[in-house]
Amino acid sequence: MFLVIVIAAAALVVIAASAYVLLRDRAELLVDDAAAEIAEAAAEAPVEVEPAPGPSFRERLSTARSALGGYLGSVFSRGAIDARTWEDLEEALIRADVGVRTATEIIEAVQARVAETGVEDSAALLALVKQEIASRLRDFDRSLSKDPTAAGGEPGPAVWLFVGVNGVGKTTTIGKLAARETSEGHTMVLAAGDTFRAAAAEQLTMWAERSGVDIVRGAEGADPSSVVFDAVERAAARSCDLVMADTAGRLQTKTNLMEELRKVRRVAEKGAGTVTETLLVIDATTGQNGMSQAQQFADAVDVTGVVLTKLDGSAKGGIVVAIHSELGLPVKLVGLGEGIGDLVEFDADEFVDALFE
Ligand SMILES: Nc1nc2c(ncn2[C@@H]2O[C@H](COP(=O)(O)OP(=O)(O)O)[C@@H](O)[C@H]2O)c(=O)[nH]1
Ligand SMILES: [Mg+2]
Repeated sequence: MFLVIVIAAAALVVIAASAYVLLRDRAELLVDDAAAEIAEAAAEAPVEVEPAPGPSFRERLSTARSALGGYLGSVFSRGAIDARTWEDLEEALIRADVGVRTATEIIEAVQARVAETGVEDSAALLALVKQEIASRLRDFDRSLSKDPTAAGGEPGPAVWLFVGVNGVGKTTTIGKLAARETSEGHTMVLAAGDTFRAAAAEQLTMWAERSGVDIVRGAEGADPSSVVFDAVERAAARSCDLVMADTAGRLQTKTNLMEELRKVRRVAEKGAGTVTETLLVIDATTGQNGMSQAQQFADAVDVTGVVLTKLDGSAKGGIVVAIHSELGLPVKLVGLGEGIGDLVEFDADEFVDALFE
């Protein structure tokens, strides 16, 4: 009897164990199937790459911020507002590249606000300075137009001309914008209008390849206007939205650069194109020197906005205030590095916060 029970129990154990193994294998198979299905679905789904967020002013303006902080140190170390406060504040603004005339205007406006509000300590004064600077940067149109009819032209490719002295970042900016505009679905042709050096066309060609956009270039020393004209023709033939035209920052001594730029503009509009933006590129690290060069360009060609490059470097942020106040032009784009994604739209409040905090 006992033996029968032991045999029956052993048989039960064997049955249970095999059932367990069978069920486990089945479960594993199901799990494997599910994993395979998920992998397959993932492979079929379109790859959606989130565009990397651009760099922030706060992150890239650290050098400008600490420079200004240093200049303002003496203003805020004294606590109370007195005659020295105003002298030190004016000097700090000038050293930060705001420009003498604009610094004086800011001081006068802030003095009036102090009288109005009865502010007595320097921390509250700083808030007033920030407000005054921010208010000078607001109310500018920073949009970039691709609408030829709004600019008084016929439907056809919009042309953006990039002007400015050598080395400020014209070619790099066009390269960065080609990537941005392409990712937003726009079609374009680049015009290598800086025919002064062969290397300039090479450099623009490399950028064009990175974004897979078309480029028209001429031989070294070719007429820049004809390169731009050909680029517009090609853009029109291919129904592209935009032509971005690079130009030289200097020419053979015989030729007048400003005359040449005016000619480029006229020729760009001879065919189907309309110039909707003329962007003056300024290197932020050149400070007040850059401002006088910029004034010459602004006087000669109808500039619609500024691209301020190299604000990530040793630049003093005050040049932004000088450009708006002295040139009366909006900074539309800012270069915060050499990389393809290092171009951002200008934002007045973000900029002022990043500069002062
Ligand atoms: N740090 C920094 N460098 C820049 C920026 N924009 C351009 N550059 C650099 O400035 C140099 C001159 O630029 P380039 O586009 O050739 O100037 P162009 O002569 O006006 O066409 C290059 O080494 C660029 O990489 C920027 O926003 N930040
Ligand atoms: Mg160039």
